[in-house]
Amino acid sequence: MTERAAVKAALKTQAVETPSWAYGNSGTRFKVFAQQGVPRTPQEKLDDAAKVHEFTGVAPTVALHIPWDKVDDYAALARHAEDRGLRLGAVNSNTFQDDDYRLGSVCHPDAAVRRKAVDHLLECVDIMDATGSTDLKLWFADGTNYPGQDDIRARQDRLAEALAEVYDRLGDDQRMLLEYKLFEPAFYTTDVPDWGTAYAHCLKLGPKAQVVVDTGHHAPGTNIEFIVATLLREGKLGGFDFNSRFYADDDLMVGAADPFQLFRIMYEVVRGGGLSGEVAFMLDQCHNVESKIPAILRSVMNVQEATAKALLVDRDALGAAQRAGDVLGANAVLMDAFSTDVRPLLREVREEMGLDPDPMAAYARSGWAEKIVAERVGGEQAGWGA
Ligand code: AOS
Ligand code: ZN
Ligand code: ZN
Repeated sequence: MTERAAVKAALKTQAVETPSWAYGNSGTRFKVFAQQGVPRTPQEKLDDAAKVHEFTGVAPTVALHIPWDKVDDYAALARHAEDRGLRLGAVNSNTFQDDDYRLGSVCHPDAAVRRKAVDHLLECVDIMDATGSTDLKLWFADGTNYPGQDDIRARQDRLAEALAEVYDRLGDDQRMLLEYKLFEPAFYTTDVPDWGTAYAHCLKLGPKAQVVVDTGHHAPGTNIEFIVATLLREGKLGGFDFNSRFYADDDLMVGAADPFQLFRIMYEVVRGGGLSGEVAFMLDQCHNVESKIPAILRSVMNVQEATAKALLVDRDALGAAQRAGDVLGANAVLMDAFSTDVRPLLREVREEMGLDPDPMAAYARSGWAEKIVAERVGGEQAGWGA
């Protein structure tokens, strides 16, 4: 296979998971701008996700959020997905929206609240059994706002205990993905604030526990690609929550704020053999002021473009320059790949997959946007702020 053919083959098998909540209405703490035609049910979210897969060919799975996507029959929901050429992906838990969770969930000082939170996580694993999902994605809003508010170490013990109970409930082909976040909603301490804390818990738990890197969850200037390289090297990179940030957890379209950073991350993924393995490439975004389906199409394409550039890095030339201590030469090899216009290559890839080379235009022509505006009245709020 020529190098170009190998790059194309890798791009054809790439899979980007889209989040159910990105299809629904969402907003900031100030305002939710309702859009016309948004899904009213989890099934309609899947109908929209099917369009993203239809036009990109690389978005075959959809992440669920419980209880935002609560249904009576999850096996039937999985069949609804299958009928549209999709599969249900990661099940995202929610231990942050009940009054009981004011002081935390699995780290709460009251054992009864912790029990409630763990029971919810176990229920999520039951749902995974019904949907065939393999990944439980855990993000905890737990933390404290004031020095002395609670015992930082005791909270880690409670977290470890809760995670261990859920870990033991996982089936053989299921795993838990633990997400970290620098701050918010707590501001003094966060119980899983960084990859080191997440890694330490996952390491103790065992091979079915891995870390999720949400690209928006870092301090400005953090070298995320270093974290990615390290976690991959340790076999502990479970997946990504892709999005863009200018300031904090902005949840804007991936690749929009800093396509160079996304390229650097994807280069480390390729370098570490993470493209075809177990790493889940999920989006975690909200589209508050822009049209939702086109924004998700654009996001998937942004991931593809960054991946294509990462695959085009001349690794032999890069290695030779690195070994020779040729600082500028090595940098130039990387920048050459980043500066390549990969859009013609991706158009070819899509044509070879039997798709329209321009997913945005094809979607616009499809009439789906007009159809859902006409047919769906009273769309759901996704449940997520920003
Ligand atoms: C929260 O900030 C995290 O990014 C979560 O991954 C996610 O946005 C939320 O839990 C939706 O499932
Ligand atoms: Zn996230
Ligand atoms: Zn987030």
